[in-house]
Amino acid sequence: MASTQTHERSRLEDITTRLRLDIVRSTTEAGSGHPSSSLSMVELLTVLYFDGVLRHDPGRPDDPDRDRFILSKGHGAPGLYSVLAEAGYFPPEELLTLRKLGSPLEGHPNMNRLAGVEASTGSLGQGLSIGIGHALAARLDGRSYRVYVMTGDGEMEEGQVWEAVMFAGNHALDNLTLILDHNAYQQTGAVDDIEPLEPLEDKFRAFHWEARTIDGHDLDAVAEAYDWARRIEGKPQAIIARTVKGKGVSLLEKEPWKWHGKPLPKEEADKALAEIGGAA
Ligand SMILES: Cc1ncc(C[n+]2csc(CCOP(=O)(O)OP(=O)(O)O)c2C)c(N)n1
Ligand SMILES: [Mg+2]
Repeated sequence: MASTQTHERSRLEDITTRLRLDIVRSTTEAGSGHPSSSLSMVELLTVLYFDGVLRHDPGRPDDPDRDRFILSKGHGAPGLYSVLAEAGYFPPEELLTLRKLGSPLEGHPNMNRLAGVEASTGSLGQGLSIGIGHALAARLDGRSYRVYVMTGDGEMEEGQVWEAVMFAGNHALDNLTLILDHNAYQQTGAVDDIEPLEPLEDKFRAFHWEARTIDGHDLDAVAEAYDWARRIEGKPQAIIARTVKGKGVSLLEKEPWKWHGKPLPKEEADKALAEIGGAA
């Protein structure tokens, strides 16, 4: 069970602040990238990586028994890179090389260039299928690692995702957890206006999954959901996390449909850094 002690809570909150600062700084420096898509994932990834949920060791990224995290919404790369730097996979200074020629911090994650990246993603819809491969391999190899996959809510419109959901349920892959970053917006507008997903929990249950919906920015709720997922036997689990696209930067939160895939201009970024605050 994740600690709810005050010092532990404030350690995690400090991490969320640093990650948000890194996301804004790196994308503005790059002049491209997806800050708003990265900001909605911050608490979900903070608990996963820094509250003892994901078993991983930056010193041994190839450990066959490590848990896997696959960022299926690969355009959230600036968020993943901030997490990997914070965890010690590479020096934080390198974050400012995002999208620069020769940098391993490519616009979308490249597993062949950066330790800690489990799958090369960016073409939406594929990550859950890759995660299934890992989850099945664990079963065949008799290993106890768990697989976590994060998708976007617009990404759920991809047919391949539902094929994978069906397969994972039919094969009772209980070592597989889907984290759905349900920030309500996709590239061109609101998911509800384009291709509504509800009733989401019922859909997962119909495919033989367990599902629950949480506030994806509440650190305690996120920790509790990961605990819940780990305890389930015989079924994969979906954590439907209601989040805010651009969370922490009011300009991005206000009109998310205008800011998908757009970095903040320098002046706006300075305001955003002040708004996010913190000492980092
Ligand atoms: C197969 C595919 N089609 C289109 C794109 C272009 N694209 C990148 S991000 C995005 C929107 C994704 O929305 P969502 O899954 O809700 O992610 P969010 O940014 O809201 O977290 C699109 C259409 C892509 N990367 N892959
Ligand atoms: Mg979305």
